[in-house]
Amino acid sequence: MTDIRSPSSDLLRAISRRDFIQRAATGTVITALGGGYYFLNDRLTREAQAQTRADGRPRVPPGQRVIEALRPMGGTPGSPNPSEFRLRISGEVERPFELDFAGLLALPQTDVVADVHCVTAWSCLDARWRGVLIRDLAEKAGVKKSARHVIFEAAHGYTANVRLEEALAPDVLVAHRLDGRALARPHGAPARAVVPSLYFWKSPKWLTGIRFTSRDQPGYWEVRGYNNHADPWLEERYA
Ligand SMILES: Nc1nc2c(c(=O)[nH]1)N[C@H]1C(S)=C(S)[C@@H](COP(=O)(O)O)O[C@H]1N2
Ligand SMILES: [Mo]
Repeated sequence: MTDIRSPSSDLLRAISRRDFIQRAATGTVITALGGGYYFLNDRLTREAQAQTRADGRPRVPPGQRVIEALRPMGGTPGSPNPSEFRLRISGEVERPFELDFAGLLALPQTDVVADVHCVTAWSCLDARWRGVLIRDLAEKAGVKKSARHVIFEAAHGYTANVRLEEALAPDVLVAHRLDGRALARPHGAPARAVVPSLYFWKSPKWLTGIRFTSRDQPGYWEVRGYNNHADPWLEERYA
């Protein structure tokens, strides 16, 4: 399978992604972008399907199968260089601020172990992220009562919108480490958003900003036919 984002029209892109899901469902081995093979693991899938999350939901959302490692899904990379990193906290806040990479590391660090669920039907269990919680950044900025949504902004104009209360959940963070290592470039180095309870397109890589807004502003995939909310347990894949 070639780059699933290469088709020229948005419609082709959507069809290509559906085809990808069908292939995943028949157990086809997936060839990653840029080489390497990633296996959907039936044994891990069955084991996880027998489990229940702390919040009472099944561990594996409907239509998902377990992959053994996070698969790089592409996108136009930003600079992976920590010295070029800037994160702007803006919008409906009392005290907007900007962080460089040292500034991000100087804030309280939180470790989050979370499963991630990609709309292309793979799930990766127990990814170990380290970074700064959005709720800690929100508190530092003093989010105004008028704020309802969070817009994650990333390199080359990629954005994703998340409801404020969901962005402030205790497992939502700006991550700079994954599984004990500095985040690798294909996964968004030096830092990305991670919103584990929504499909993974809501987790922008190469993060540049977090903007609090009163009005919703659908992001990159949301204006291209993907669901505005993206709850994997409700299979909110497409609009
Ligand atoms: N900046 C940026 N972030 C992005 C994307 C992108 O194209 N650009 N793709 C999203 C999508 S569709 C997915 S599934 C995940 C994939 O993350 P991964 O490559 O680390 O697996 O990143 C999300 N974040
Ligand atoms: Mo995705």
